[in-house]
Amino acid sequence: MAHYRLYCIGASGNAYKVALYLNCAGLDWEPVGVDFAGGQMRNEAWRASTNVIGEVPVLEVDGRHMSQSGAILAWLAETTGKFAPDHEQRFEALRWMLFDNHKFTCSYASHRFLGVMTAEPSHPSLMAYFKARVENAFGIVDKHLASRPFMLGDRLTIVDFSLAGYVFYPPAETGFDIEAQFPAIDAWRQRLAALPGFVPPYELMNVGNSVMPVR
Ligand SMILES: N[C@@H](CCC(=O)N[C@@H](CS)C(=O)NCC(=O)O)C(=O)O
Repeated sequence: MAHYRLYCIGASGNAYKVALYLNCAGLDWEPVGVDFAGGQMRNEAWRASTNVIGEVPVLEVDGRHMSQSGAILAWLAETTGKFAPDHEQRFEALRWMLFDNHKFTCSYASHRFLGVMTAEPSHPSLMAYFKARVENAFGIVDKHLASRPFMLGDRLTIVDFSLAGYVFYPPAETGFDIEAQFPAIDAWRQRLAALPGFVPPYELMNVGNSVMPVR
């Protein structure tokens, strides 16, 4: 059994943040699939044993279960030293990771889910709302990355892994063409794709019962 066990599914970009980190850091890890579509994470026994919040990712280490990708990445950086922000960058790292969770990832993932993963087509006003939220959040990050290779400057850190959760899913799923719309994010994404250990999401987390696109 691997030292780090990541509960995940291929379609979860939040899980991919941690999976990509573990792989690029060269740590001993394995993906553990969950029956997402079958509602395993809503099961009270699963919540009690694995994550009371009922979400993936969950990282299991030495019998301990941790959730929230940002908290997991911060813990991994602190305990392994890999891709850790410098001491004086800790506030900056937290600031961008909170922005990521609340706006950058959240809007993009919601737009993707409502666009292709719901049983019925989503209302156009809902799609328009999340599209505008994505354009705003991605515009902010695109501007930021236009003058630096990585989110905190010259060095790759956990902040980059946090923002990278959903940017490698195909445009047919996400509804956005990053290459055409956000050139600095695209260039940054290519730097990440060139890292030793980079593997796209569905290949890296080829486990579990994912919610696959239905439309
Ligand atoms: N802020 C959390 C978000 C986690 C999250 O939303 N996970 C999704 C899969 S990508 C999930 O498990 N959703 C289950 C649900 O909402 O019921 C993180 O970064 O870990």
